[in-house]
Amino acid sequence: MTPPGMPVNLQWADGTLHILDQRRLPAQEAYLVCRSAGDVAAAIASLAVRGAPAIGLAGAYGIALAAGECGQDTARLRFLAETLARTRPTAVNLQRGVDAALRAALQVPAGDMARAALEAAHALHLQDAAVCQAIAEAGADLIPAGSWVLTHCHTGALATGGVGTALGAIGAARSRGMLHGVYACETRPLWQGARLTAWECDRRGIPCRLLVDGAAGMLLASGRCRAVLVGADRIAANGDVANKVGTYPLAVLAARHAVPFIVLAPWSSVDPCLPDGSRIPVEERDPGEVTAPVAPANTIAFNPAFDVTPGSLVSAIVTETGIYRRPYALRREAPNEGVPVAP
Ligand code: RUB
Repeated sequence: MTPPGMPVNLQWADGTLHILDQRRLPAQEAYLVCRSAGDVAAAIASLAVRGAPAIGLAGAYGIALAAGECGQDTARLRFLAETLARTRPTAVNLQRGVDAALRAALQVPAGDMARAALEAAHALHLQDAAVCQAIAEAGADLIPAGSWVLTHCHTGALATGGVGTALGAIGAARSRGMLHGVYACETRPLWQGARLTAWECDRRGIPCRLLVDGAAGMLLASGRCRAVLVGADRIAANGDVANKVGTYPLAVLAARHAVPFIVLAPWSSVDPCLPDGSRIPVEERDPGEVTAPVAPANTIAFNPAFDVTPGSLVSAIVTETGIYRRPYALRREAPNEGVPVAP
Protein backbone atom coordinates (compact mmCIF):
# COMPACT_ATOMS: atom_id res chain seq x y z
CA MET A 1 0.00 0.00 0.00
CA THR A 2 2.64 2.50 1.08
CA PRO A 3 5.38 3.28 -1.46
CA PRO A 4 8.97 2.39 -0.49
CA GLY A 5 10.59 5.01 1.71
CA MET A 6 7.30 6.34 3.08
CA PRO A 7 5.88 5.74 6.55
CA VAL A 8 2.38 4.33 6.93
CA ASN A 9 -0.08 7.22 7.34
CA LEU A 10 -3.11 5.38 8.76
CA GLN A 11 -3.05 2.14 10.69
CA TRP A 12 -5.57 0.28 12.81
CA ALA A 13 -3.90 -1.40 15.78
CA ASP A 14 -5.19 -2.67 19.12
CA GLY A 15 -8.65 -1.24 18.58
CA THR A 16 -7.34 2.26 17.88
CA LEU A 17 -6.53 4.32 14.79
CA HIS A 18 -2.91 5.46 14.50
CA ILE A 19 -2.57 8.60 12.38
CA LEU A 20 0.77 9.92 11.19
CA ASP A 21 0.49 13.53 12.34
CA GLN A 22 0.99 15.56 9.15
CA ARG A 23 1.10 18.81 11.12
CA ARG A 24 4.46 17.78 12.54
CA LEU A 25 6.08 16.78 9.27
CA PRO A 26 8.77 17.05 8.08
CA ALA A 27 10.40 17.69 11.46
CA GLN A 28 8.91 14.69 13.25
CA GLU A 29 7.30 11.40 12.30
CA ALA A 30 4.89 11.15 15.22
CA TYR A 31 1.64 9.21 15.48
CA LEU A 32 -1.61 10.33 17.06
CA VAL A 33 -3.58 7.52 18.65
CA CYS A 34 -7.33 7.98 18.17
CA ARG A 35 -9.50 6.07 20.62
CA SER A 36 -12.86 7.64 19.82
CA ALA A 37 -14.78 9.16 16.92
CA GLY A 38 -14.20 12.51 18.58
CA ASP A 39 -10.44 11.98 18.42
CA VAL A 40 -10.71 11.22 14.70
CA ALA A 41 -12.92 14.27 14.10
CA ALA A 42 -10.37 16.47 15.85
CA ALA A 43 -7.52 14.95 13.80
CA ILE A 44 -9.38 15.64 10.55
CA ALA A 45 -10.40 19.18 11.54
CA SER A 46 -6.88 20.12 12.57
CA LEU A 47 -5.31 18.55 9.44
CA ALA A 48 -3.33 15.96 11.38
CA VAL A 49 -4.75 13.74 8.64
CA ARG A 50 -5.54 15.52 5.38
CA GLY A 51 -5.94 14.95 1.65
CA ALA A 52 -9.30 13.92 0.24
CA PRO A 53 -8.88 10.11 0.08
CA ALA A 54 -7.08 9.94 3.44
CA ILE A 55 -9.81 11.82 5.29
CA GLY A 56 -12.37 9.50 3.68
CA LEU A 57 -10.50 6.51 5.12
CA ALA A 58 -10.04 8.18 8.51
CA GLY A 59 -13.79 8.90 8.54
CA ALA A 60 -14.56 5.23 7.89
CA TYR A 61 -12.24 4.09 10.70
CA GLY A 62 -13.84 6.78 12.85
CA ILE A 63 -17.19 5.04 12.39
CA ALA A 64 -15.64 1.79 13.62
CA LEU A 65 -14.61 3.63 16.78
CA ALA A 66 -18.02 5.32 17.02
CA ALA A 67 -19.80 1.97 16.75
CA GLY A 68 -17.65 0.67 19.61
CA GLU A 69 -18.68 3.68 21.71
CA CYS A 70 -22.39 3.47 20.93
CA GLY A 71 -23.27 -0.06 22.02
CA GLN A 72 -26.77 -0.65 20.64
CA ASP A 73 -27.62 3.03 20.24
CA THR A 74 -27.93 3.50 16.46
CA ALA A 75 -29.31 7.05 16.85
CA ARG A 76 -26.10 8.04 18.60
CA LEU A 77 -24.06 6.29 15.91
CA ARG A 78 -25.84 8.32 13.22
CA PHE A 79 -25.21 11.49 15.20
CA LEU A 80 -21.48 10.74 15.50
CA ALA A 81 -21.38 9.93 11.77
CA GLU A 82 -22.88 13.33 10.95
CA THR A 83 -20.42 15.05 13.24
CA LEU A 84 -17.48 13.29 11.61
CA ALA A 85 -18.68 14.02 8.08
CA ARG A 86 -19.15 17.71 8.87
CA THR A 87 -15.57 18.28 10.07
CA ARG A 88 -14.41 19.20 6.57
CA PRO A 89 -17.13 19.97 4.05
CA THR A 90 -15.38 20.22 0.68
CA ALA A 91 -13.90 16.78 0.01
CA VAL A 92 -16.85 14.53 -0.81
CA ASN A 93 -14.63 11.53 0.00
CA LEU A 94 -15.11 12.15 3.72
CA GLN A 95 -18.90 11.88 3.47
CA ARG A 96 -18.50 8.80 1.27
CA GLY A 97 -16.10 7.04 3.68
CA VAL A 98 -18.34 7.77 6.65
CA ASP A 99 -21.47 6.66 4.77
CA ALA A 100 -19.91 3.39 3.59
CA ALA A 101 -18.83 2.36 7.09
CA LEU A 102 -22.12 3.51 8.61
CA ARG A 103 -24.13 1.53 6.03
CA ALA A 104 -22.10 -1.58 6.83
CA ALA A 105 -22.66 -1.09 10.56
CA LEU A 106 -26.40 -0.59 10.24
CA GLN A 107 -26.83 -3.77 8.19
CA VAL A 108 -25.80 -6.11 11.01
CA PRO A 109 -27.11 -6.82 14.52
CA ALA A 110 -26.12 -4.09 16.99
CA GLY A 111 -23.50 -6.26 18.67
CA ASP A 112 -21.63 -6.62 15.37
CA MET A 113 -21.67 -2.98 14.29
CA ALA A 114 -18.08 -2.13 15.22
CA ARG A 115 -16.73 -5.21 13.48
CA ALA A 116 -18.76 -4.53 10.32
CA ALA A 117 -17.68 -0.89 10.18
CA LEU A 118 -14.06 -1.86 10.65
CA GLU A 119 -14.27 -4.42 7.85
CA ALA A 120 -15.75 -1.76 5.60
CA ALA A 121 -12.95 0.66 6.49
CA HIS A 122 -10.28 -1.96 5.79
CA ALA A 123 -11.94 -2.77 2.45
CA LEU A 124 -12.01 0.92 1.46
CA HIS A 125 -8.36 1.23 2.44
CA LEU A 126 -7.34 -1.71 0.22
CA GLN A 127 -9.51 -0.38 -2.58
CA ASP A 128 -7.94 3.06 -2.37
CA ALA A 129 -4.47 1.56 -2.76
CA ALA A 130 -5.56 -0.16 -6.00
CA VAL A 131 -7.35 2.97 -7.19
CA CYS A 132 -4.23 5.11 -6.64
CA GLN A 133 -2.12 2.62 -8.57
CA ALA A 134 -4.50 2.75 -11.53
CA ILE A 135 -4.58 6.56 -11.47
CA ALA A 136 -0.79 6.75 -11.22
CA GLU A 137 -0.21 4.49 -14.22
CA ALA A 138 -2.86 6.19 -16.37
CA GLY A 139 -1.70 9.65 -15.37
CA ALA A 140 1.95 8.84 -16.11
CA ASP A 141 0.94 8.09 -19.71
CA LEU A 142 -0.13 11.73 -20.08
CA ILE A 143 3.20 13.19 -18.94
CA PRO A 144 5.39 14.23 -21.87
CA ALA A 145 8.66 12.27 -21.94
CA GLY A 146 11.70 14.07 -20.56
CA SER A 147 9.71 16.86 -18.91
CA TRP A 148 9.32 18.79 -15.70
CA VAL A 149 5.77 19.20 -14.41
CA LEU A 150 4.16 21.51 -11.87
CA THR A 151 1.98 20.47 -8.93
CA HIS A 152 0.14 22.18 -6.08
CA CYS A 153 -0.62 21.21 -2.49
CA HIS A 154 0.13 17.58 -1.64
CA THR A 155 -1.35 14.58 -3.41
CA GLY A 156 1.03 11.78 -2.49
CA ALA A 157 0.95 8.72 -0.27
CA LEU A 158 0.30 10.79 2.85
CA ALA A 159 -2.95 12.06 1.31
CA THR A 160 -4.30 8.65 0.30
CA GLY A 161 -4.30 4.95 1.11
CA GLY A 162 -1.78 4.19 -1.64
CA VAL A 163 0.85 5.86 -3.83
CA GLY A 164 -1.13 9.09 -4.20
CA THR A 165 -2.98 10.65 -7.11
CA ALA A 166 -1.17 13.46 -8.97
CA LEU A 167 2.05 12.76 -7.09
CA GLY A 168 1.45 9.05 -7.67
CA ALA A 169 1.46 9.68 -11.44
CA ILE A 170 4.55 11.84 -11.11
CA GLY A 171 6.28 9.01 -9.20
CA ALA A 172 5.21 6.46 -11.82
CA ALA A 173 6.53 8.64 -14.65
CA ARG A 174 9.80 9.06 -12.78
CA SER A 175 10.10 5.27 -12.28
CA ARG A 176 9.61 4.80 -16.02
CA GLY A 177 12.55 7.17 -16.57
CA MET A 178 10.27 9.61 -18.39
CA LEU A 179 10.24 12.54 -16.01
CA HIS A 180 13.02 14.90 -14.99
CA GLY A 181 11.19 16.15 -11.92
CA VAL A 182 8.44 18.22 -10.38
CA TYR A 183 8.04 21.86 -9.45
CA ALA A 184 6.00 22.11 -6.25
CA CYS A 185 4.12 25.23 -5.19
CA GLU A 186 4.70 25.84 -1.48
CA THR A 187 0.90 26.16 -0.95
CA ARG A 188 0.18 28.91 1.52
CA PRO A 189 -1.11 29.24 4.14
CA LEU A 190 -0.39 25.76 5.51
CA TRP A 191 2.59 24.84 3.34
CA GLN A 192 1.43 21.41 2.16
CA GLY A 193 3.79 21.78 -0.83
CA ALA A 194 6.80 22.93 1.15
CA ARG A 195 6.31 20.61 4.12
CA LEU A 196 4.79 17.52 2.57
CA THR A 197 5.34 17.36 -1.19
CA ALA A 198 9.01 18.35 -0.91
CA TRP A 199 9.49 15.79 1.87
CA GLU A 200 7.67 12.97 0.10
CA CYS A 201 9.57 13.65 -3.14
CA ASP A 202 12.81 13.43 -1.24
CA ARG A 203 11.74 10.13 0.33
CA ARG A 204 10.64 8.71 -3.02
CA GLY A 205 13.61 9.91 -5.06
CA ILE A 206 11.64 12.36 -7.20
CA PRO A 207 13.65 15.51 -8.02
CA CYS A 208 11.67 18.47 -6.69
CA ARG A 209 12.04 22.24 -7.03
CA LEU A 210 10.01 24.28 -4.57
CA LEU A 211 8.58 27.64 -5.63
CA VAL A 212 6.51 30.30 -3.94
CA ASP A 213 2.91 30.18 -5.17
CA GLY A 214 3.34 33.52 -6.92
CA ALA A 215 6.24 32.20 -9.04
CA ALA A 216 4.01 29.84 -11.02
CA GLY A 217 3.31 32.48 -13.68
CA MET A 218 7.01 33.02 -14.26
CA LEU A 219 7.58 29.27 -14.44
CA LEU A 220 4.77 28.56 -16.91
CA ALA A 221 5.73 31.53 -19.08
CA SER A 222 9.30 30.22 -19.22
CA GLY A 223 8.25 27.02 -21.02
CA ARG A 224 10.18 24.90 -18.52
CA CYS A 225 7.14 23.03 -17.38
CA ARG A 226 5.18 20.79 -19.76
CA ALA A 227 2.10 19.91 -17.69
CA VAL A 228 0.30 20.87 -14.49
CA LEU A 229 -0.95 17.93 -12.41
CA VAL A 230 -3.21 18.44 -9.40
CA GLY A 231 -5.61 16.44 -7.25
CA ALA A 232 -9.22 17.20 -6.41
CA ASP A 233 -11.46 17.36 -3.39
CA ARG A 234 -14.71 17.38 -5.33
CA ILE A 235 -15.52 17.27 -9.04
CA ALA A 236 -18.94 18.33 -10.34
CA ALA A 237 -20.69 16.67 -13.30
CA ASN A 238 -19.49 19.37 -15.71
CA GLY A 239 -15.85 18.91 -14.68
CA ASP A 240 -15.62 21.91 -12.34
CA VAL A 241 -12.97 20.98 -9.79
CA ALA A 242 -12.64 22.06 -6.17
CA ASN A 243 -9.05 21.71 -5.02
CA LYS A 244 -6.61 23.48 -2.72
CA VAL A 245 -6.86 27.25 -3.00
CA GLY A 246 -4.42 28.43 -5.64
CA THR A 247 -5.35 25.70 -8.11
CA TYR A 248 -7.67 27.93 -10.17
CA PRO A 249 -4.97 30.53 -10.90
CA LEU A 250 -2.70 27.70 -12.07
CA ALA A 251 -5.40 26.54 -14.49
CA VAL A 252 -5.76 30.06 -15.88
CA LEU A 253 -1.99 30.33 -16.31
CA ALA A 254 -1.79 26.90 -17.91
CA ALA A 255 -4.46 27.88 -20.45
CA ARG A 256 -2.65 31.16 -21.16
CA HIS A 257 0.57 29.30 -21.88
CA ALA A 258 -0.98 26.26 -23.63
CA VAL A 259 0.21 23.83 -20.98
CA PRO A 260 -2.05 20.81 -20.27
CA PHE A 261 -3.85 21.09 -16.93
CA ILE A 262 -4.62 17.60 -15.65
CA VAL A 263 -6.71 16.62 -12.61
CA LEU A 264 -6.13 13.21 -11.04
CA ALA A 265 -8.47 11.88 -8.38
CA PRO A 266 -10.41 8.79 -7.42
CA TRP A 267 -13.97 8.39 -8.68
CA SER A 268 -14.97 8.86 -5.03
CA SER A 269 -14.06 12.56 -5.48
CA VAL A 270 -16.64 12.90 -8.26
CA ASP A 271 -20.01 14.24 -7.16
CA PRO A 272 -22.25 13.80 -10.20
CA CYS A 273 -25.24 15.07 -8.21
CA LEU A 274 -23.80 18.57 -8.52
CA PRO A 275 -24.32 19.86 -12.06
CA ASP A 276 -21.55 22.41 -11.64
CA GLY A 277 -19.09 23.71 -9.08
CA SER A 278 -21.21 26.62 -7.83
CA ARG A 279 -22.76 24.49 -5.09
CA ILE A 280 -19.57 22.85 -3.86
CA PRO A 281 -19.23 23.87 -0.21
CA VAL A 282 -15.90 25.67 0.14
CA GLU A 283 -14.42 25.47 3.61
CA GLU A 284 -13.25 28.75 5.11
CA ARG A 285 -10.64 28.24 7.78
CA ASP A 286 -9.31 30.25 10.68
CA PRO A 287 -8.01 33.63 9.45
CA GLY A 288 -5.12 33.16 11.86
CA GLU A 289 -3.67 30.62 9.42
CA VAL A 290 -3.09 33.53 7.02
CA THR A 291 -2.09 36.27 9.42
CA ALA A 292 0.33 34.26 11.58
CA PRO A 293 3.09 35.00 12.20
CA VAL A 294 3.76 38.22 10.30
CA ALA A 295 0.61 40.34 9.95
CA PRO A 296 -0.32 42.98 12.54
CA ALA A 297 -2.56 41.60 15.28
CA ASN A 298 -5.75 43.34 14.09
CA THR A 299 -5.47 42.19 10.44
CA ILE A 300 -8.63 40.66 8.96
CA ALA A 301 -7.97 37.79 6.55
CA PHE A 302 -9.93 35.92 3.87
CA ASN A 303 -9.02 32.23 4.09
CA PRO A 304 -10.90 29.89 1.74
CA ALA A 305 -9.18 26.51 1.87
CA PHE A 306 -10.22 25.62 -1.68
CA ASP A 307 -11.13 27.20 -4.98
CA VAL A 308 -13.15 25.94 -7.92
CA THR A 309 -11.58 25.60 -11.36
CA PRO A 310 -14.06 25.61 -14.26
CA GLY A 311 -14.11 22.34 -16.21
CA SER A 312 -13.50 24.37 -19.36
CA LEU A 313 -9.92 24.92 -18.14
CA VAL A 314 -9.28 21.25 -17.33
CA SER A 315 -7.57 19.34 -20.15
CA ALA A 316 -8.23 15.89 -18.68
CA ILE A 317 -9.63 14.23 -15.58
CA VAL A 318 -7.93 10.95 -14.68
CA THR A 319 -9.72 8.56 -12.36
CA GLU A 320 -9.38 4.82 -11.86
CA THR A 321 -12.32 4.41 -14.22
CA GLY A 322 -10.80 6.19 -17.17
CA ILE A 323 -9.54 9.42 -18.66
CA TYR A 324 -12.24 11.98 -19.30
CA ARG A 325 -11.95 14.93 -21.68
CA ARG A 326 -13.84 18.17 -22.25
CA PRO A 327 -16.75 18.74 -22.44
CA TYR A 328 -17.37 16.82 -19.25
CA ALA A 329 -20.65 15.06 -18.47
CA LEU A 330 -19.73 12.93 -15.48
CA ARG A 331 -22.68 10.86 -14.38
CA ARG A 332 -23.37 8.50 -11.54
CA GLU A 333 -23.15 5.60 -13.96
CA ALA A 334 -20.05 7.01 -15.67
CA PRO A 335 -17.42 4.58 -14.34
CA ASN A 336 -17.28 2.75 -17.66
CA GLU A 337 -17.54 5.74 -19.93
CA GLY A 338 -14.00 7.13 -19.81
CA VAL A 339 -11.24 5.83 -22.01
CA PRO A 340 -10.46 2.64 -20.08
CA VAL A 341 -7.37 2.66 -17.95
CA ALA A 342 -5.00 -0.17 -18.83
CA PRO A 343 -5.02 -2.86 -16.12
C1 RUB B 1 -5.95 18.78 0.17
C2 RUB B 1 -5.95 19.09 -1.26
C3 RUB B 1 -5.33 18.07 -2.09
C4 RUB B 1 -6.39 17.11 -2.49
C5 RUB B 1 -5.69 15.95 -3.04
O1 RUB B 1 -6.28 19.88 0.96
O2 RUB B 1 -6.48 20.04 -1.76
O3 RUB B 1 -4.75 18.62 -3.22
O4 RUB B 1 -7.12 16.65 -1.38
O5 RUB B 1 -6.61 14.96 -3.23
P1 RUB B 1 -6.03 19.81 2.51
P2 RUB B 1 -6.25 13.71 -4.12
O6 RUB B 1 -4.55 19.79 2.71
O7 RUB B 1 -6.68 21.06 3.00
O8 RUB B 1 -6.70 18.55 2.99
O9 RUB B 1 -5.13 13.04 -3.43
O10 RUB B 1 -7.52 12.98 -4.21
O11 RUB B 1 -5.86 14.16 -5.46
